[in-house]
Order: sequence, then C-alpha cells, then structure tokens
Amino acid sequence: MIDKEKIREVNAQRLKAHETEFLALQETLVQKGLSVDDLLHHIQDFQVAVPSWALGAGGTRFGRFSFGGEPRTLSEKIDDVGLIHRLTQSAGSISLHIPWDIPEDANETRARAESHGLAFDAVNSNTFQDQANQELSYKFGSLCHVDSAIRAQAIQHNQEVIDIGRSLGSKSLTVWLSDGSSFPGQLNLRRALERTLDSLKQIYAYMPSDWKLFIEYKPYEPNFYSTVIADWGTSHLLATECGDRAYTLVDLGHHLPNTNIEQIVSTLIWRGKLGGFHFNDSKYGDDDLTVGAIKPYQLFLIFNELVEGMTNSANSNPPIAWMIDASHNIKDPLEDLMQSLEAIRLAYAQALIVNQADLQRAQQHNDPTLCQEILQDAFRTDVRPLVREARRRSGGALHPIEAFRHLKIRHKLIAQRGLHAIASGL
Ligand SMILES: [Mn+2]
Repeated sequence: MIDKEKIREVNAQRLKAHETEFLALQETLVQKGLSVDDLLHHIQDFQVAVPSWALGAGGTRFGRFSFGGEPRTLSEKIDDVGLIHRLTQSAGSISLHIPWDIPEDANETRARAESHGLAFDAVNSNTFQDQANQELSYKFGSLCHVDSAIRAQAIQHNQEVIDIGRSLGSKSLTVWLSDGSSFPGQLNLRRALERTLDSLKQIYAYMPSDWKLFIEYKPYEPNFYSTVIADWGTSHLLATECGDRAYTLVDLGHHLPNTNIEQIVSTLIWRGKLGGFHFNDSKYGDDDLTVGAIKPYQLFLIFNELVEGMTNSANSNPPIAWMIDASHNIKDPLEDLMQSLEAIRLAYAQALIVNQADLQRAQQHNDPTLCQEILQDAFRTDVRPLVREARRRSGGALHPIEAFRHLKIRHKLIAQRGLHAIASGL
C-alpha cells in the first residue's frame, strides 16, 4: 500500500510546472465555453476495471518472459490493482477470471478489495481451455458443442461463475466463447448458433434479476474458419433473444482490420444494447497491446460516439462496464496498465470537449470540412493537464509511472514476492 503522503511528496516536485500548464489549458477551455469543474468531475468519475489476468507477464504462444514480483495469489492481484488505483485513482474495480482466480474465502477477498477502495466488476467464465480434472473436453466447443453433455458442463461452469460473482458483489457475467470450427464443413453453422443460443438462455435464466449478461464477439482465433459469435450483429441477435438484461460487449481487438468500431458503438447505443467494453489496441489482429499505443485517433472517435450517444440517444443505454483486456509481453504489466488507463481518460476528455452543438450544425449543413475541423480541434487539444488535475484532486499521482519508478515499487514487489513468481493469466 502506497502512503498518500508519499504521493503528495512526489507530486510536490512537479506541482509548479503542472499548475502553469493547467492554468493555460483552463483558459483555452473556458474560452470555448466549457465548464472546467464539470469536465474534472466527469473525468474523476470515470473508472475502469482491471482484469485479474493482466497483472503478470502475458507472453505469446511462442514464449513468455518473466518479470519478477508478479502476484502469486488472488490477494496479491487485488493488492496490485489497489496499487494502480492508488496512483491513478481511475481503476476502481477488478474483473475476475474463473477458474484462474477462484477466491478461497469470499468475505476475506471482498474485504481486501474494499480496503483498497475496489469493487468487483464483471466475472469472466472460461470454456476455451480444459482444466485439470475436467470430465469432458472443450476441444470441439462448449456452448455450441454437438454433445449435450458437454454443453451442460459448460452451462454449469457459467452458473458456478455467477455464484462466485454473487459472493463478491459482482453484478454481471461476461461470456467469451472460442467455439467455432477450423475447417469448412466441420460444423453445421446454423445448428451451432442455435445450440449456443439455447445454452446462453439457460445461463441467462440462472442469473439473479439484477445481473447483466455480456456477450463478447470475435471474428477468428483460436478457430480459423468460423467462430460461432463472430461479430457484433450475431452478439446483438443472441442478446436480444436472451432478454432485456443481455448485452453486447465490444472488445477493441476483436475486429477484422479497418472495421469502423465507432459505428458499431453508435448502433449499439441507439438500440440500448451496449453493455461492456474491453479496451486494448492492435495493429494486425487481437494483439492486446496498450490502449492508445497504435490508434489513439480511433479511440477518440469511439469515445466521441460514446459521449454523444450516452448524452443524446433517445433509447437509454444502461451505464457501460469499462474494462481493460490486454496482455503484457515486454512491458511491466503495472506500468502498461497505467498507460492504458491514461490513454482511456485522455480520449474521454477529448471527446468531452467536442463542441457537439457546432458539430451537429455542420452535419446539418453537409459541411464535412467543418466537421473535421471541429473533431480534430478537440483531438489535437493537449488535455493531459486536465487529466492530471482530475487525478491530483482525487489524491492520485500527477505522473503515475514516474511515481511508480521513483518509489521503486517493482523493486519492492520483487523483494517481497521473489524474482520467479508467476501469475496465472494470459
Ligand atoms: Mn476481451
């Protein structure tokens, strides 16, 4: 646990420079007619869940390079999220993966999270790999499987995940399926989808009445010919069939290259069916890179649709569950996560300063030049001092990564947990 006083000490060294930058930006924003206090409150309130599987070195299918000081237990993972939250004040919850992170004692786990000011966000089931002592194999699918006994096993697993989530105060289940086929003709595509819907309905029926089901989609991988829930349309169809509390979850890495993700976001908000978000970035496929590392403009355009849609859409979309879903092969996972959190808040802040009224007028007048000017004026505004000020007011570090390094946190974690500790996860 990092002492609040320590953070203030580290901040003090950069406070003067920050104040100069913030005052200059404040003047610019006020001139644009924006309320800086409102902006700060919105940014301070924006909290993102950190996944329990992203706190260690992830590796690729070719290899894994250990880090040192990785969290060995669920308690240590919660401590790591607490650490990130202490520095950034923007990671207010944790998203658990079952069975990688089954709590031994739910009350104790809950208390530990609360001591860090953390809540439990969506719980994630896993039927994409076989576990030790598992009776039946998911090699050829889970919820879509041709064998009803295997489908029943997968449904039961999801029900157990819901039970675990309930014991921790979670209110949602995220289902991502690797179900599909790697060769043409391997699977009857229509029947596989029918069986998947039937399985999902049984999971949905088991959920408590205040829970939500998030259905994630992905075009390919690990199957390379077909994926049962390949795109947002299929996810939306399944969610609609399941019921009012079933929603689509958008994972930024789960699209074919050049897909217009902001348009998908816009459509789902219009239907009130955007449930959750998995942030990451990618160059080629599901690369799970740091948010904003490759395509910060796309991220901004997505946030622009989110902000506009959440403010103006007639069909009310429920509050969206924001989560990071990334993997860290060569960076320190905690530094990587802090970079992602920063990128998310920056894109959100930029979207908040878009002059929606002017943009709408320009759209009404079919003026694409002006539309671009308005969007890029927001995108090219350096809002970093605003995001830093929001963090400072919440008690976080002006520069979280600098503070993390200055306070030698990784060094201390290695001293505490050892150089060869390995976390379970991706
Ligand atoms: Mn995901």
